[in-house]
Amino acid sequence: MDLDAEMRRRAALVEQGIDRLLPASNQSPTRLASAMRYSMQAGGKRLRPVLLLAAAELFEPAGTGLDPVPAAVAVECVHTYSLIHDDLPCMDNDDLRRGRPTLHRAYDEATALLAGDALLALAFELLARHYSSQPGVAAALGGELGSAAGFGHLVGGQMLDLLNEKSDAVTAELLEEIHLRKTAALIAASLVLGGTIGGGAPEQIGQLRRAGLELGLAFQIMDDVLDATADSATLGKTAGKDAKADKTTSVKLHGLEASRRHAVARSEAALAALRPLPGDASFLTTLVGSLAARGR
Ligand code: GRG
Repeated sequence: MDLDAEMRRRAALVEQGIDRLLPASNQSPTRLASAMRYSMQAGGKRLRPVLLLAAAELFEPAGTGLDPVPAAVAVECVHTYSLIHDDLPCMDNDDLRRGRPTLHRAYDEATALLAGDALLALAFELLARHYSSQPGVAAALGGELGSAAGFGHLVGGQMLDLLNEKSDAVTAELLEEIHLRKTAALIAASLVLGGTIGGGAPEQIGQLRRAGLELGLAFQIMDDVLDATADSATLGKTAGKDAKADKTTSVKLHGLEASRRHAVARSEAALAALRPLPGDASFLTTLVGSLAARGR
C-alpha cells in the first residue's frame, strides 16, 4: 500500500472540511477568524481526523449514512486548540509550531487564547449541527469528545503534567497516566467517533477505544524519543525541550532503546485490538505500524 497517498487522500478531505467549516477570514472579527485559520491551516499531520475517517470507513457501506468530515474537523479543532494553549507563555512558552511561529508570537497572547477558546467551542457546535438528524449519534459524539477534552483526560492530563514537571518522583505509572490522559484519550476518541458515525456495535467501539489508547501511548513515547533525537526543522516544533527542562519523559525514565521497544509493544497491542473489527483495516494497520517506526 502507498501509505503516503492513502494518508494524503484522507487529509485532503480534512483540509477541505476545515476550509468550509471554519469562520471565513473576512468574517468579523477578522483578526480572530484569521488567527483560527493560521493555526488550523498550518499543515499538521492530521493524524486524529484521518484516524476518525479510517474508523468510519471500516463500517461502509452499511454505516449510518452520516458524513464523518465535520466530526474529523471537530477533533482537529480540539487538538489544535490544545497546541495553541500549550504553547502560551503561561505553559510551554514555545516559539515554533507546525514549522511556523506559534500563534501568540504571530499575533498576540490574547488573540491566541481566544482563538483556542473559539476552536474548542466550534468543535461541539459542529457535532451538534451536523449530526442533529440522528440525535443519539450527536449526543454520543459530543459526550465522547467532551470527555476526551476535559477534566478526566486532556485538561486533567495537562494539569498533572504541569504539577509534576520539575519533580524527580514521577513513576512509570504516573507518566503512563499523564500520557493516557494528555495524548491517548483524544487519539482513542478519534477512532471511537469514527466508529460511532460508522454505526459500530458497542463491542466494536470498545475495540476501537482499546486500539486508540495503545496507539496513543505508542505515539507519545515516540514523540518523547523524537524530542530527544530529531531536530526542530524536521519536527516543525522546538526539539530537545524535554531534556532542557529536565522533564520526566519516557526517554528520561527508561532510556531511548527501551522507549522504542515500549512503543513497538504498544503498537502491536493496538494492531491486536483492531484485528476483530470488520471491513478492510489495511490502511489503519499500516498507519499504526508506521507510527511506531517514525523514531527509528
Ligand atoms: C493546553 C488543555 C491543554 C492541553 C495541552 C496537546 C497538549 C496538551 C500539549 C502539547 C504538547 C504535547 C507533547 C502533547 C502530546 C500530544 C502530542 C504529541 C501532540 C502533537 O501532536 P501531533 O504530532 O501534531 O499530531 P500535529 O502538529 O502534526 O497535529
